[in-house]
Amino acid sequence: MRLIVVSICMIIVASSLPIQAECPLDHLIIGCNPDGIEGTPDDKTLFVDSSQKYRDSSETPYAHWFYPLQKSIFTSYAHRIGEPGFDAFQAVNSSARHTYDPNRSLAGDPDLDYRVTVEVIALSPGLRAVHKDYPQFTIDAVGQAIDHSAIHSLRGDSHVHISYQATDGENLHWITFRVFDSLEDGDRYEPSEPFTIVFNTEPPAGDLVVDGLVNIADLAELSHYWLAPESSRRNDFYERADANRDGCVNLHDFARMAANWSD
Ligand SMILES: [Ca+2]
Ligand SMILES: [Ca+2]
Repeated sequence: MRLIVVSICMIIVASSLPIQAECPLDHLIIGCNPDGIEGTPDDKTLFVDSSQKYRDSSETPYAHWFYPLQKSIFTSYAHRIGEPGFDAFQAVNSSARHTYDPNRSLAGDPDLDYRVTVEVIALSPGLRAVHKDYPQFTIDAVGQAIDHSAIHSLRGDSHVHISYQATDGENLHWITFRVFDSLEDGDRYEPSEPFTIVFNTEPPAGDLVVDGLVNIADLAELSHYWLAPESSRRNDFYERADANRDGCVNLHDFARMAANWSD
């Protein structure tokens, strides 16, 4: 079933029809100016919109706060899922509902005016990310990156699919990215906050720097988002800092973190 879905999605992409928003697979949407208001300090800051994160097209939407990996026919890295991919906000096609947002789209042409790079900054052992379409590559170490703007420019399409593949289907797996502008010259965009995608099982509440443990690194991350307003699916509840998902990062979330303290 998933193969069929992926195939249909690829046909949609290949035909270059303006209907990317109809792809059933989840995508993280890359943009700038997260508050959507011009003239504020975040205008040149990159972010990803996480509204589709953990929607998971094979299950009841948003049934889990993680992606369950499925056993595949392959013997190596047998447990897999073909989402989430990456896309970008754009200001041209107003019928693509999910990606059309002129206030959050990057200015100019990809790989010319900006070079959006999705870099891995943390990765669980036994997990890799694979770009199966042209140009094919595998990411399996910290420091490696998806050159989103290069793919965007090469194919004339910002819609990128990624397959996540692990050696097991039970244990917590994670991959943490940040998006930065790797263009050497000019007025570059500021890097995004780190964002993590988790697989197989939900991390404990308070495990914000995801590794299955709740310790001082997680507390530092909680203080970074402390009292931040407007926590929502769009920002993945500030990367889980809003553990009870009530819209605010506060003492209720600290209490959940403290209850899972590892040291
Ligand atoms: Ca942690
Ligand atoms: Ca909360």
